Amino acid sequence: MTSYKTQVVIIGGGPSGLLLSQLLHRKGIDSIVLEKRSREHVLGRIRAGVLEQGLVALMREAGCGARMDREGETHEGFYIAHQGRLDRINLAGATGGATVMVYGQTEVTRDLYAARDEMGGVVLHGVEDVELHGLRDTRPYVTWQQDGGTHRADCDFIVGADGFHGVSRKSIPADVLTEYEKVYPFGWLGVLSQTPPVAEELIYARHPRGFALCSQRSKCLSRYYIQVPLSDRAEDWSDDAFWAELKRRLPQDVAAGLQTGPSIEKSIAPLRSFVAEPMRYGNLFLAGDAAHIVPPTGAKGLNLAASDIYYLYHGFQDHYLNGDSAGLDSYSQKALARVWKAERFSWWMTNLLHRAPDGNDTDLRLQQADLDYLFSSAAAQASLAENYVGLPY
Ligand code: FAS
Ligand code: PHB
Repeated sequence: MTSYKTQVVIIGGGPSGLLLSQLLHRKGIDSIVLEKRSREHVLGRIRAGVLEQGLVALMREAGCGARMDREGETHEGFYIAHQGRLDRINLAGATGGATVMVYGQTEVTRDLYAARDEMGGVVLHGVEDVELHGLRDTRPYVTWQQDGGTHRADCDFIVGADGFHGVSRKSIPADVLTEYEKVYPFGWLGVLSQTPPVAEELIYARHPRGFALCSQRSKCLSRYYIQVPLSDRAEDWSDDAFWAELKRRLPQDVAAGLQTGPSIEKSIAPLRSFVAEPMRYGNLFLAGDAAHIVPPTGAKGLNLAASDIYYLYHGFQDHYLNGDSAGLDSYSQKALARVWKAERFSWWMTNLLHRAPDGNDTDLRLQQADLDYLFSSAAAQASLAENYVGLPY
């Protein structure tokens, strides 16, 4: 058995866990990261594409911002396609200059892994049967199976950054935890293609046939989504069928300019709103998807993980460097206040743009009225914009 002694054990080697480990290490606070899957598997996931300024700032503070600043693109707005036309949301104009960075989560994770390696950070892959112990004691510890043996890490704190299906949230007693969930009756079929983006900025499309999104990763790598029934499987959709359906949901002039090509990734993501309260139990802190899930419409998933990590990073700094635990003690309440606002925005934007399978004509008219109000009111656009660029930490 290998035994470790560290200050913080982080479960999960996704963006949340890696970012926290990197930030803490630069402040002299020791951690180890336990990741179930291989690095190749983690880096093979295609997920978020839009970074709020808060996450951009954290990546720079973590010493991981160079490639993001070189290859990422600053976007000052995006389009909503509806009734055959494009209307633009001027993010910078409506928020006094705030913007978003278009840079894939895969690249964020790649940069974080590289930084962990460079600093000699401990990230263990292929760990199994992770168990959390002594969460209410002064000396919690974590055990796991690896290479045929049992291993143990003694620590001061445990951070559960192990995503929606992880072990951390399930380690909190059921009578302590409250879970809030809303499952949407549709999913997003996503395609990645080595083709130039159809437009300079993102296009969110509302169409009677269903939602579509035109996003991008670079000038030669595009990411597209269409709303599909939950019963669909990615293998049910040929590339040709996907491109034809996407074109049907875009204004004709936009569809005419769409460059199609073979999909290099194709997957369906379910949509749900989910929050687990509290985000702390004894010495265990939940962060990122382990604690909350949003429908990706508002591009908030990864960005909410970032604000959790910001609060934990400052809380651990104050605890270890100044002997002040107020930040850790208020973590759950502070994080949840921002989480619920992002949950609301993501739910609102999802309802604004998707076709409800059980919706009727009245629902469609109310949805159109929501859009008509949005594009007739500077205040409504400013409200959307301030949520999309990210509410203050
Ligand atoms: P993650 O799930 O990324 O990472 C958790 C890590 O913990 C994983 O690597 C997992 O292997 C590991 N783990 C799990 N259980 C473990 C255990 N028992 N022991 C050790 N390790 C364990 N967000 C957007 O903003 N836009 C999008 O378009 C978007 N698309 C998405 C599509 C999908 C299919 C999914 C699932 C999510 C999507 N998201 C999107 C949200 C996504 O970006 C998350 O918010 C982001 O990955 C959160 O990062 P983490 O909290 O690190 O969780
Ligand atoms: C993406 O590029 O994957 C993306 C962008 C914006 C969203 C969701 C996903 O709202």
